[in-house]
Amino acid sequence: MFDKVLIANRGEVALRIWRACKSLGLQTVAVYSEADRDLRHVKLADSSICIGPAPASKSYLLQERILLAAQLTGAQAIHPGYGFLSENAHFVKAIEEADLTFIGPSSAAIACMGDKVSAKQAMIAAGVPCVPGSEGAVPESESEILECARKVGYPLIIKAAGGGGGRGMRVVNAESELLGAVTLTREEANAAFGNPVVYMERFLQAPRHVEIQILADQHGNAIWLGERDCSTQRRHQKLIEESPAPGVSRDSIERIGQLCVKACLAIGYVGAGTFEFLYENEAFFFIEMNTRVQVEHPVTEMVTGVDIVAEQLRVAMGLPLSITQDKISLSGHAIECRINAENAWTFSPSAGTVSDWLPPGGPGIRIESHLRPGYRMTSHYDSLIAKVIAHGATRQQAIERMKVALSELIIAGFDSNIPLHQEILKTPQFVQGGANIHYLEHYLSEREGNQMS
Ligand code: MV4
Repeated sequence: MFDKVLIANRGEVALRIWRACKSLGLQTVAVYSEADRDLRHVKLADSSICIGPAPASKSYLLQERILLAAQLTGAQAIHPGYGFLSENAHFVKAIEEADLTFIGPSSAAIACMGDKVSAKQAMIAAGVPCVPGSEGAVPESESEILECARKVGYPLIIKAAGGGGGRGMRVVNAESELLGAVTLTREEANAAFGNPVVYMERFLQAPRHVEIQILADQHGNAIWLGERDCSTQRRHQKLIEESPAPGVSRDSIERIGQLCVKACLAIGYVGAGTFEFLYENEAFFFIEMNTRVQVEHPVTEMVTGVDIVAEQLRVAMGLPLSITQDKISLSGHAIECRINAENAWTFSPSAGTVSDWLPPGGPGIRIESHLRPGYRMTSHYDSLIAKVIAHGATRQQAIERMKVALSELIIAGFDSNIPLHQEILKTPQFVQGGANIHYLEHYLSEREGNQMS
């Protein structure tokens, strides 16, 4: 048990964690950089402590300072949010060794899922369908690599075991490119992740990104909370997420959800987690597992009514999940637009001071944001400044509510991508639903072409 939680993050997610802590009667500690002393959650927290200058490498990423802050303030638990140290197995090991509680899975589970080869092997063992591939590391000898690739078939993709989220991958279209691509990906992986191990998968040409949210407690209970379709992305940055996934049969989702729950129990997973799948030709293929709460968790909260962050806190305290699977059903449809401080056409980051901030309201609208007039947007951290989540009885109603909300939303002082969201919400492909992971980039390249002519 614990009664004081250190929030090892900043921005909208730090505020989200603060709210969940207070709703459970927990004390909070904020850690902040010199640039963040005026953040909402820092002001609201029961105590706060500065951990260094603005660059994350000198503050939010310094494991020893966060541990020291916990010791100095008497916090017995640490919530990492997303990004920063949230999936760092070394950090979690240090927390465990200091007899503090990490609000998330064990360091062993994080290490297993952080290595994409061991993650896939664990899923294969648990019966979760994976993209056909090398089923382990790519072998050493040239002849074995060629043979492995012939079995997988072309086009194939080489991925770094230490990568994930789109980092350290290379598509190979023909055998003539194979050996060079393996060597290059190994070198890049070693430089980027200190791990030269790569694996191979059949390359899926036009999949959708559909992920399953799970929650598991320390008493052998695990549940799945439906799915999210996160296919609307650019350069591996998700822009719009929604639940349920349009046009995917409930039977097939149900089957995959139950397999994810089985896998959680098989690996002794505790906390919130997400199984990422590629979905193509009505089939699901596991690619990665995220062992943290995700940016897009509110769409699941809106359709299930479950407070995912509060459940994370409960299970970390050793309490059972407050809901059982038979109480979970998806009600209506939810869509999230990620509002970034960036130019809506060039995507270049935008900085400045918020001179006006008017969040939208009305039925089914939820805002997650740390903005306020006077907030200084800098280039030190992520460009995410607000999430607008719209819920409706149907997908169409959610889209209409989102359009109204975005038309009300005022963020003045720097550029935002609100106009891009407004454009996307009107495109026939988005309106129809079920666009694949390439839809947005195709749309944007055509938009550029049209502007030039
Ligand atoms: C793939 C793939 C096609 N085939 N794997 C990119 C992020 C990382 N999580 C996995 N990624 C991909 N893996 C196979 N076998 C295509 C992608 C991919 C992608 C996946 C999800 C969301 C956006 C993406 C954008 C480009 C490529």
